[in-house]
Parts: sequence; C-alpha cells; structure tokens
Amino acid sequence: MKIIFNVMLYSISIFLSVASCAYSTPVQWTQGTGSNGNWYEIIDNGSYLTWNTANSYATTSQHNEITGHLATITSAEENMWVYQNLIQPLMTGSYSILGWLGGTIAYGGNWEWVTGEPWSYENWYPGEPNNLPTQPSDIDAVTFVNRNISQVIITQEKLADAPIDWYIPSLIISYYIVEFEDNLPAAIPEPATLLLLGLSIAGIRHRIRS
Ligand SMILES: [Ca+2]
Ligand SMILES: [Ca+2]
Repeated sequence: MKIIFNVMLYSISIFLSVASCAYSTPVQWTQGTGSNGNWYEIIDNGSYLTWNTANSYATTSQHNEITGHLATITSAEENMWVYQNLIQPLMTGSYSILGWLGGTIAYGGNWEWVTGEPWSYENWYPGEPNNLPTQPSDIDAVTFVNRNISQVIITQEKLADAPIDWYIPSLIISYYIVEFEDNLPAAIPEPATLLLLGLSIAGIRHRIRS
C-alpha cells in the first residue's frame, strides 16, 4: 500500500510540475542597434530550478531546428532588448522574476559565457556580484534580477550572480532564458586541448621528418 501511495505522489508531482511549466513563444530580435536575428524565449519552470537543470533544458530545446543555449548578454543593446521584450511584459504582479542566463564563474576563475563569447560587457546590479565562489567546488551563475515588491520595481535590467543551486523561498529562480542562434562563433579550444593539438602536430612533423 505504501508503494502505491508513493507512486501516486510521484505521479501527482510530475503532473503538477508539467502543468505549471509555462512556455512562451520565442521572439526574434530583428530591429534596432545590435539586432542579431537570434530568437529568445523565457520559460517559467513553475518552481525552483538549479542552473544545471536550466542549462540542460536550454541545450536540449530547439526552435526552427536550431539548438538553444542559455542566453548570453554581451552588449547593452542585447541586455535592454531581452529585458524589454521578455521580462518586462511579465512584470505585472508584486513578485520577482529571476531567470538563469548562460554565464558562470568557477573558484579562482573568470566569468564565462556558455558559448565561448568574450565576457566584455557587464551590467551588474549595485553590490553584485556578491556570491563569488569561495570553495574549489563552487560554481556561480548569472541571473536577471527583477524584483517587484509592493508594486515598486526596485531593480530593472540589471544582472546578479547566485550560487548555481540558489534556493531562497522568497527569491526563487524559476525562470530561464534561452537564445537560439545559428551563427555561433567557433568555440575556443581549452588550453589543455591546444596543448594536445600542439603535441600531436609536433608528433606528425617528427614522423614526416624521420
Ligand atoms: Ca547573446
Ligand atoms: Ca548575488
């Protein structure tokens, strides 16, 4: 009997999570300075989700046969366009809209976008980033911050950092923003890959000479 009850509970929780997950329609950035033709979508998971889960959902989603990734905000224009077209329309109640983006930082490292695009634009909310990794196992990620408390919007198009498993009941990160682009720059090889590549080229040269 207990097993059946557990199965029922599990089924109900799956149903609830599916039913509360709200998909929007991807919107294309076609006009204005910096417009890149990419599509963007904000998805409300309906409940707390970690950055890893959001990243996995984003990289397995497709639009027009283009695979998505968590959005990368690499210019003031992109920052404002995403804010005005995806986030602002949702700011109708006195609640927070916190959505994962595709930026992370590891302990002792630098901020990186999941696409390998250069980290050259920043638009931090005052006081951010303030959750930088303090342990070798820590990774933090970047999120849009839009808190609308008591009908007063206290933050707008700014970004903040948060631990990838951030969970505070009053400030749940339940959204994630996906970007679909088919003109991604070629990924920059990791230093270790470059070293291996260099060694194998050296090996080929050696064999050719000998
Ligand atoms: Ca981008
Ligand atoms: Ca923070």
